[in-house]
Amino acid sequence: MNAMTPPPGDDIAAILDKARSRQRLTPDEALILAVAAPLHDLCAAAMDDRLARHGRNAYYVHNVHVNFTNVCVNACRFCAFSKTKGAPGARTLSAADIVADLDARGDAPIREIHVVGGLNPELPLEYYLDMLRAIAKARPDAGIKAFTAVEVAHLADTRGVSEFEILSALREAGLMMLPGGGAEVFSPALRARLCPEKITGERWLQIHATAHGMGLPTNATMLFGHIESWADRVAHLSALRDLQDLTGGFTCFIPLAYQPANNTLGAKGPDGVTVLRLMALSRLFLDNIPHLKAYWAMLGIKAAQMALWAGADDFDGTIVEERIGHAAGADSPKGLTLSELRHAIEAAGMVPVERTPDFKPLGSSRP
Ligand code: V47
Ligand code: SF4
Repeated sequence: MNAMTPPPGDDIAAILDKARSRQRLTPDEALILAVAAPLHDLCAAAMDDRLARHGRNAYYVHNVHVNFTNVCVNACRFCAFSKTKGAPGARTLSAADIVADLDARGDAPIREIHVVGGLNPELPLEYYLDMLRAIAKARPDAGIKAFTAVEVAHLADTRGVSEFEILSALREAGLMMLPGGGAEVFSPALRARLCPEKITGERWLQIHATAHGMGLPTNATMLFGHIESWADRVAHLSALRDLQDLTGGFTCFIPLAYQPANNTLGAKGPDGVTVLRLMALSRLFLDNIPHLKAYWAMLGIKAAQMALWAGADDFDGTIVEERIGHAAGADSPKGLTLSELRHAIEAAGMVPVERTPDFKPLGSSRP
């Protein structure tokens, strides 16, 4: 569709009707809604869908982020987190460092340990396995969501073994699920500009398919608000929906708002209306992915609260402490207490429901 010639209002109304009756949208229809639907109508349709799925529940998890190394052989142009080996600020934590940090949190009932790092070729597979075992021992009540598909590919390539073998070894050591990072935007032309060293979108999808085939659930992300178009965004969502039709293994989709500071990309980040339009479109288009996350660390608390009215049903967690977005200038807090998190959800008019990493509700709050 040519974005310069808006489709007739009747077309938009018909597509919105289709969305409201929860019929599957085609990519062309999604693109029309993205560029031309009135904002309020788009958000109202997504809100109806969200209410039908989850009522007023907004899920959250008591979690901790562990970024075990920021040393990375890649140099994604949007990334302000990674360092080259030996550079000032480069750091790699030992399993003992990680356990000491978890122990310092006392008896806080943490449910999720989110583990993501750079691609540091000096770390042997045993390091990853020891880290998982140590975390599982220190926090037996928490689930470990660890290692993006990019890290899984790096481990497989540097050891000369299959991704299946890597995932099996990680699972044996305590891995519960994969986070959604590394997807960025699947378009090969954009990846060549954004992250030329990174695995292709096809390989990212294939690793998630392998995980799903083994019964490991995963999340999916899209980095947005930089140099991508609405057509690129819809193509990305479409690839996720197609894979989900085959495997059913994605639990949650997370649009990651690009943070513009301290990196070489030179883009400016999404405005609030783009955040709401993308949230609403994602809820309506991804009819087979149950959860949509308003990731407050990248969106900021206020935009994340508004996203709960545009289709999102999840507010992520306490985090403490977020480093990837903050290295790139995120102006949200680096973490929230449980009461701050619940308050942010309640102030937005939703019902906070604590969950496990794989979205099993804890307790019994329902609207
Ligand atoms: O893939 C890097 C992103 C991702 C920037 O699964 C940036 O629940 C914004 O995987 N601005 C890693 N984003 C984070 C990740 C994640 C985070 C939260 C929840 C979950 C989940 C997964 O961070 C990378 C990349 O897309 N990133 N730089 C930046 N400047
Ligand atoms: Fe490395 Fe990940 Fe940063 Fe890319 S986004 S440079 S792979 S840490």
